[in-house]
Amino acid sequence: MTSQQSADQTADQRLAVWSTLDDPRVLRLLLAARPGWVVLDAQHGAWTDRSLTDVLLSLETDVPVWVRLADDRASGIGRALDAGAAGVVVPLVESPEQAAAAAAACRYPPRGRRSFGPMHGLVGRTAPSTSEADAAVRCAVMVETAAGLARAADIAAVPGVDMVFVGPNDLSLSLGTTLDALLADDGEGAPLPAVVAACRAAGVRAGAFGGGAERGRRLLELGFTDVVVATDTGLISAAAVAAVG
Ligand code: 3PY
Ligand code: MG
Repeated sequence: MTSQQSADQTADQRLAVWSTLDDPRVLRLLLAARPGWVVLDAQHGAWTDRSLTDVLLSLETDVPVWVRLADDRASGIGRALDAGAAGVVVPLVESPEQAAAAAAACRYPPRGRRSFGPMHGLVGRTAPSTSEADAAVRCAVMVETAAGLARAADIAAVPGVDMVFVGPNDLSLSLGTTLDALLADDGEGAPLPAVVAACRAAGVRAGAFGGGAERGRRLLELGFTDVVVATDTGLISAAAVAAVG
């Protein structure tokens, strides 16, 4: 984003950078910009269970590093949190039941069903109490299908869901529209404003993937609070094109 765009940010907005290249050096460059949060993408990005575990265990940063998982399985959620992820982004959530299962996978009993075992992350460190871990963890569920959109208010209201995060690429496909048309639509009952309204009503954060400055800015205008405004591949590619163009 430009400095003017950054200046337009309100204190409540948190801009994120999306990490798809599973390289600790690239990730450190992203973290050095001190974004509000960073997401390691293990669904469509190159991050694997092994590479994200290794990097999370070795990072020294106070920037929250989240993981977007390949699917909604509790095993993957638990492994990312065991390695030290600040939060998880769970793709393709279509019902409050699915959202409740994701939220439960993030918290230990009695609040949830997370299995205790943050062993790798404990080397040389003291374990946080399970209630501290539960309080600190963040669970974002992705609304990115027509079915998820239809249940957005119920999904946002699920206890333990901290953010509804829109994947506008998948959502536009599912709705049979284009990404640009979806982003442009702010009329009565439009999909993106409806998700923002559902989040506000439930008191949870409204996240969305912009993937670049312009789309990120549009999502902020629509009322989303936690917006991905850049990807590592997009940044490198644009800079390379600019350098030789
Ligand atoms: C989407 O736009 O569908 C996403 O999942 C963003 O990565
Ligand atoms: Mg998606």
